[in-house]
Amino acid sequence: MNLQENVNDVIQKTPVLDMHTHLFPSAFHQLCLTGIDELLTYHYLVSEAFLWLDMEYASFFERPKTEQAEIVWNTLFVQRSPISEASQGILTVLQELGIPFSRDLNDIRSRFAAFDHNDYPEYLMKVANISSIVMTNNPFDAAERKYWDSHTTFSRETFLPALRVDPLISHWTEAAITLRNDGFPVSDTVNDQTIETAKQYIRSWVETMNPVYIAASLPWDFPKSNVESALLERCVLAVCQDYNLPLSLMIGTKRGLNPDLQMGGDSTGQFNFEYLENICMQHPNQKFLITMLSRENQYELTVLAQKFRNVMVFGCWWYLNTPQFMEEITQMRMSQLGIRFIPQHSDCRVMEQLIYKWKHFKDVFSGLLYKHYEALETKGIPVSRSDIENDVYAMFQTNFRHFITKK
Ligand code: REL
Ligand code: ZN
Repeated sequence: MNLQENVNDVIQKTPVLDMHTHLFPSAFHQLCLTGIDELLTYHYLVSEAFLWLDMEYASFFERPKTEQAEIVWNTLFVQRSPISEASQGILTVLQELGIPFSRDLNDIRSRFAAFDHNDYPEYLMKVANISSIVMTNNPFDAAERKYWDSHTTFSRETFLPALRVDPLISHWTEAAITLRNDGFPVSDTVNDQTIETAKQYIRSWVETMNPVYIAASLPWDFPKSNVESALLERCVLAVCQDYNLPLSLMIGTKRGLNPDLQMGGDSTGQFNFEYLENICMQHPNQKFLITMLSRENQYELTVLAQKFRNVMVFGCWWYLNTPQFMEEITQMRMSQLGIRFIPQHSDCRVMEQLIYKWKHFKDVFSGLLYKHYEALETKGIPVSRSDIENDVYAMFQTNFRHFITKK
């Protein structure tokens, strides 16, 4: 094999630890999403379909999922060519699962129905070569919560919990109601006593879930008040320190810009970097996993990650998960950080998406990595297969695993 072939081959053969998804094990029943109707009603595709539809938003969302899927299919795959990244993703999934494209959605549905359902999620992980999936576990979500309350068991080597605390930071008054219902007597006013009680609440969930990190997404204009910064720093961050857990910050959302689009209505905004720099400076012993949504923030984030070894930058998030941005951002990170970052996470919500999100990323990554090795060889430094394996394994596995366990 020549250098390019070796690089491709190692990237294909190295199992990936996917460090941020919205996937669940099959023991979480209806939360473990699979199949073409779920794929077609992914919020990326729903927002795109609405660019062509005249229908009221509410009239779409009140229909059964099968009908919603048919509307998206006809709009984006039958009436015009599927060009966008999310629609290309559907085509990649079909291709990799050996399902021929047909304009008749029922043909495709029947091919999906033929898969053996017992170990279908495991089969998909094998096709995508994923060893472990980090979930997003939100104790404020009633649908999910019942599985934790009933001590649902699942393979903790395959599915790693991550405790998500957005509601506590960004919607305190509503979160406080949940805490009180759960027997944690907090007040609407965030005083010292309430901070202590909220910490106990988070600790109780750390004990239940045993998460690999605690996570929050932060809006582009965070913090809007001292209450928000107190909840993040004096409450969430303090619990992270108690348990030596990294805090994963996903920064730069503008939630509900078009609320009628439901989950598809979120947008992005540029973040004021000083707040983040201060937090990293003030907490040198706290580990931070950080990704940002705004393209404009990527350069500063890369520099920040080079200044603080307690920062691990990860992924090309959401609207940045397209070939153009993956290439730009990953190249920038390699130039500043070498291989010391986590190049991608999938953010999948539907199991089959693992196939396309990772395939599309690997296509870009392989080209980039090859260019760097080629540069070494032209400088007279031979690159062996095991050098490549070592680097790719670090980026797909150990950069994350070592960081979360590091003292
Ligand atoms: O974890 C998050 O906050 C985001 O990734 C999600 O809110 C978003 O809807 C997701 O589907 C993006 O890829
Ligand atoms: Zn996410």
